[in-house]
Amino acid sequence: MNLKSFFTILFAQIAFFISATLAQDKQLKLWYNKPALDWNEALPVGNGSLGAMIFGNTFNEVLQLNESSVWAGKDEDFVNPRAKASLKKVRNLLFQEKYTEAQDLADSSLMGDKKIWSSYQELGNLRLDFKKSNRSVSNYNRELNIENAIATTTFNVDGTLFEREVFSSAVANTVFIKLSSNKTKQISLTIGMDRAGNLAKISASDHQIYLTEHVNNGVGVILHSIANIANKGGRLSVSNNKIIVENADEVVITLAAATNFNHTNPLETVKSRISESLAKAYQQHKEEHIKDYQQYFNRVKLNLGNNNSSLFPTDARLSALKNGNFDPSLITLFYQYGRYLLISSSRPGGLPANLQGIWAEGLQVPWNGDYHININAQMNYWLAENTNLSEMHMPFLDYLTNLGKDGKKTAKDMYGLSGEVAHFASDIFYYTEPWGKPKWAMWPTGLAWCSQHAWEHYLYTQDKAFLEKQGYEILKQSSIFFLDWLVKNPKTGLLVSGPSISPENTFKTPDGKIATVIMGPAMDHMIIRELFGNTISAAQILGKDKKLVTKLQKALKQLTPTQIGSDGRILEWSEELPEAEPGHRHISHLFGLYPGREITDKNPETFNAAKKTIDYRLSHGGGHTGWSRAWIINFFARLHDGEKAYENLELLLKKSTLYNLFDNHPPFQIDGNFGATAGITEMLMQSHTNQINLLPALPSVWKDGEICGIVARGGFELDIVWGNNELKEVVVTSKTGNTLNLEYKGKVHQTATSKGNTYRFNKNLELL
Ligand code: FUC
Repeated sequence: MNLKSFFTILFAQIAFFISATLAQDKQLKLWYNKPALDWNEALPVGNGSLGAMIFGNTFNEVLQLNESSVWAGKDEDFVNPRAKASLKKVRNLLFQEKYTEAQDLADSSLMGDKKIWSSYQELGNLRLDFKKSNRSVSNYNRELNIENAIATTTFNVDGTLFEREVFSSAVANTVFIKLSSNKTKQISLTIGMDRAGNLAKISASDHQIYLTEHVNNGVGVILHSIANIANKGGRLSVSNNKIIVENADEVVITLAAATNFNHTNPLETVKSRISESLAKAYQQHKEEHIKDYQQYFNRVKLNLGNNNSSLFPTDARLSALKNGNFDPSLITLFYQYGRYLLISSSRPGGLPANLQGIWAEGLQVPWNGDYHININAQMNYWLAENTNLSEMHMPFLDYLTNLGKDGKKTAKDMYGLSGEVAHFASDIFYYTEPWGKPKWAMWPTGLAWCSQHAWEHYLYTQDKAFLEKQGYEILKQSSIFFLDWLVKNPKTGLLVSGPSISPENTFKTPDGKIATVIMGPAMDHMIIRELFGNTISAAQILGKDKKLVTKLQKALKQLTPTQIGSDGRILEWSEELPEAEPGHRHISHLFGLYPGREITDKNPETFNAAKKTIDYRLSHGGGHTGWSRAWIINFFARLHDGEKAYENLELLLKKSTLYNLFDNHPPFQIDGNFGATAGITEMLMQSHTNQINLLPALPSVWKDGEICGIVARGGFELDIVWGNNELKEVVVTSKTGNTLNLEYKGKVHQTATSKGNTYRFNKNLELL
């Protein structure tokens, strides 16, 4: 070998090594070489309640801020006073197939008159205006590292390197922003705060900016926020309610916010958070933040095969994927981003993640940024247990307990029934009455669906104390409501739920009209079957309520079963009625496939009918919203169709994902992010039958890979390794000592386990 070719090979190897190392470093980063053009390109940080969207502008940086309890509304009861008397009439009209008459009556007599406008709102903006420079900016980099939950913007201006580091600490309950440079005296800027609507009172004194507003003209929450500015070198002054920093070496901004939603004196709360934060050095806060975040994030590792594509900016990678580039490590990033977003928007003791998580702009956010419980809020939590973030599930479960309190009132006042009920949506004030149009609101199964989460939390954690203290009551009260609610269908003699809808979908009536309200949408019965079954199991585990169990068992036998139509699809309504919109985004009658457990390959008839149902929806333009596509990934995973699950995962990225990897309904709605992460997990492991099914929907393109730290029902943590599209090894840690049933390609292996022990199996499920 001559010297030239020796060096050529050496350099190529070094270059390969460097790029591989760099690629490794960027593996779990969203990064860009330009500032965000708009909000949908900004990068989110959050500590469960306090969040910021970071634009990364060089001279006029914006951090758009949120706090999870900033809401325009307040507690309100709005049951329609005519409801109780009309319920029977609506039912009778429906049994007589007078659909449109029934719907009109439901509209006028069952819908509540919600008077108080209630939307989630932004907290405000923190603006950093730097002295404009004519000099050009070079080496610009903007990134969000989801391994440590820190966003960093760096760039050079005329030989000086500037760096901005942002994180939202759950430990300190504050957002930190550090501005630094590699030379002294370079940091000069004006710092201000504002809020959409311009009604917030802003003031600045000494080294702090205050923002306060009683939002929605005194109707909503009282909000307080403080930004504290600490400089090293240079000087601070106050002008025009802003703080001017001149020639500092470094600046740290500490920001806190609170409302009177759960703080009796939010101003004091904010002040004490700031003063407690100032007692520690920035570096210590950073270390504590990383440690706190990583205790959750590091539990799961995914490797779907590495390419060096993380060397390219995230927006470029997404565009390349849209153009057909295969990028498995982008999928890994997207997967872990779902987990990042949940840790950042849902922390124990706080509110659950809403339609936008916690990140939303302005005073009126899409769909009020509410808790839509006809799919969206539930989808936000599909990943919580199986991706080992069980603690992050708690805000939702606590929310349900509170929702139930209002739901008891609604059950009684609206229907004259016992138990607890909630309809299609709610907010942080826990309303449970329906409002608006029957097309979306005449649906009593919201809380019942949510109660599945209480049972699932138990299944994954085996936490009997939770079931006893909290979970069981949620299940029991929903069950009591539905025992009262169900009526006999005079035609079949079976129990049906109604008046109700198959969420937001419509059908053609025999006389050619379009209607939505009916007796017996399939989804209701699937949810109620799941609810009654879960309540029975929970009651038996706790040794409680024998009489209730008997009643539920009896009702289960009489409940209208899932039916298959003449064309082989699952019937969406108890009668065979054609959908007005055959590609509708809600595929409610597949609840029993996912997230329910009623449709499995153990019953080939409904399993095949489910396949036909989804194929039909897709062939009529289905899956056009982000969350709908994410649901479809889960459906195909449950149908053990890895190729179609993967195809829909790519379609989600291609059609419904923004450059900051936020899910796009459109507009941005976070459920699709969470649903996709849940779906990828479901492709690699399922545990909804009595077995833990390994690689049930592995697509051929994920030839080699591993997933570590995911959780299965029964209290098991799994590391799964595969190669050449085949299982190689699985390591299972038994958290509670239950019997382990592993399944791979139809082969089942059973092992007794002891709590805390780890078991290794080879590809034939033989214990090693
Ligand atoms: C459901 C969906 C809509 C939207 C809204 C927030 O009602 O039908 O598409 O996601 O929730």
